[in-house]
Amino acid sequence: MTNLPISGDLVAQHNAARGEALQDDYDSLGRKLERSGIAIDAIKDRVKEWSVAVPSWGTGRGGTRFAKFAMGGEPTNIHEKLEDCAVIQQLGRSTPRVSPHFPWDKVDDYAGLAEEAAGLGLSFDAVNSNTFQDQPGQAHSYETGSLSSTSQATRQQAIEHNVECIEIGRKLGSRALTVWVGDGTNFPGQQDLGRSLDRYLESAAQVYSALPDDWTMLLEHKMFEPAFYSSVISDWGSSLIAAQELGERCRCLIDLGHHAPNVNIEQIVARLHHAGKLGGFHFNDSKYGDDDLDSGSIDPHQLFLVFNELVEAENNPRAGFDPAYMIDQSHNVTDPIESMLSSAEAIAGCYARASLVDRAALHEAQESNDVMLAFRTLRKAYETDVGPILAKARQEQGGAIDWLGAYRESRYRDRKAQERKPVELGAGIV
Ligand code: LRH
Ligand code: MN
Ligand code: MN
Repeated sequence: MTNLPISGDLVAQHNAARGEALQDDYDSLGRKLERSGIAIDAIKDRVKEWSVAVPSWGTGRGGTRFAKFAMGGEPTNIHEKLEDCAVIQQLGRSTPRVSPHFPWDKVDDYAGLAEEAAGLGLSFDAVNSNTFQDQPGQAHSYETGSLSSTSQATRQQAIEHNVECIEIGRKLGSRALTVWVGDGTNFPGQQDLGRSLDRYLESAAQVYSALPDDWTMLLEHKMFEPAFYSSVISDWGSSLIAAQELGERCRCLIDLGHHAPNVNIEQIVARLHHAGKLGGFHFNDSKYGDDDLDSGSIDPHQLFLVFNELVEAENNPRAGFDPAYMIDQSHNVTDPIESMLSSAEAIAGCYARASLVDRAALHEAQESNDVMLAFRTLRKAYETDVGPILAKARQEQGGAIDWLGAYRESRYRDRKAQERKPVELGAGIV
């Protein structure tokens, strides 16, 4: 039995007041799409089928290395985080899975945690390991790196942590391990660029060999940070080399914020798909670096173009194309529940718009080098307001037509501010 955090009556009343207007907008958009030969219900059904995982770590207020601004009612443990994820899913209906991070989400009883999640209408997505940060009592520091460290004992510790994450993930019902390492250097000459990769590959192969048959290992690349001169898995090229060397069930994960400015990420999507190695996404948006801003808040067009490639890939699948879609954001000045609902809507909206593209017309225009027609074919889909499709999909699944209004009306965060213990803020970290 599911035990949802927001009153079902509140959502029903909220929707009742908005149902007629939505139907009107939906019918009007339906007529418009029909003139282009598109059945609106088919697009709505695709949206209903589609989902994206939310990160457990995204439910708390993030911060920068300069400051973190706490918020009343913030979750401080995985149980409270799950409850917040349940609100996101209850109102938005496109985020039924949670991606946990270890040891941040460590508990004693993982089978119990899986049950707790199920009781909230949730399940677990890819498990994330953390060898980019030292933990209290840890035997070997990651100051010299983790899977690529020159210290054999440190590498072994990092391998064992990843294997433990797989064990935990099995109990949680997860089927993927996401590995991102912060390994790299700050000074030219600090490490040998080639040998660092060799050591990483040797260690990663040991993690890969512990992977259950039905699991995927996802390698997440990142250009810089925390290392500022070189990173071991800095780009999709390094990631692809590693995924190809490690084996069939190892694939590349694209975090949208992990590239140099102006990099054509949609082309990376197409390249990795070509190699049969497109394994997953961390959605977020950025203006400068790994800003972890809300998806679609800065460059919604780029998000659309990424989805345009994903729909192409879906139509031309290779090597069991089934990417793990996740949000990975840091919410520094908003309520994380609102940010993730907004992001999930932006992401699903791009999927819907990419699904509206007249593929036959686009391909024909491409083949005949009709540049303007090809461009306008994409642009037409991008400019379509798919809001009524998303709202209708939510309504039909029991979510809220106006998720922001319903969430605020529920006063969920105020209630949690009364119940939950406040977040302890550390001393300045600059
Ligand atoms: C690294 C990263 C990676 C981590 C998460 C907390 O920048 O994107 O996915 O696991 O942030
Ligand atoms: Mn990420
Ligand atoms: Mn990141």
